[in-house]
Amino acid sequence: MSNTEQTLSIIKPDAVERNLENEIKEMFKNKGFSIVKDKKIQIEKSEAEKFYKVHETKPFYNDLCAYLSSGPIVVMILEKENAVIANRELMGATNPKDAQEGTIRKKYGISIDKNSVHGSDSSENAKIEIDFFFKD
Ligand code: IDP
Ligand code: MG
Repeated sequence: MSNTEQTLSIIKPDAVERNLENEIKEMFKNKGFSIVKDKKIQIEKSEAEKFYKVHETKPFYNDLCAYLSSGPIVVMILEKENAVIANRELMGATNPKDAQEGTIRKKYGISIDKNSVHGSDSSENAKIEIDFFFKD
């Protein structure tokens, strides 16, 4: 059974700052993702806090939210067969040190916090995250 679905991807400030937007978009397209919508924005810290609410009890929550709101980001709706899992595979492990060859985080990630991309972790969260950035 086919399962074309959408997921949310974010190119984080460290990658936008290094002008990696086009190279990262090429990696998605080369893996068969369509970029359905995209926009470059900068968010307020309060919005980052809402977006990352699941992590609010973590010790790195404050730094994480400060970081995501520290500069421009590119938010994208990606579409493909099994897009959520396919994107997680292409992103690689959260810590670039543990990421496999060929993944975005292996290629471009600097550290566990500056790991260049965000991707939804489930189909349910993908819908919530797409709405968060693209509703209306
Ligand atoms: P993910 O981005 O691979 O889904 P999550 O566990 O959801 O990873 O964490 C969200 C983000 O929080 C990560 O991408 C990373 O930037 C940051 N983060 C996760 N764990 C740590 C940590 O132990 N120290 C600092 N930052 C972290
Ligand atoms: Mg996550």
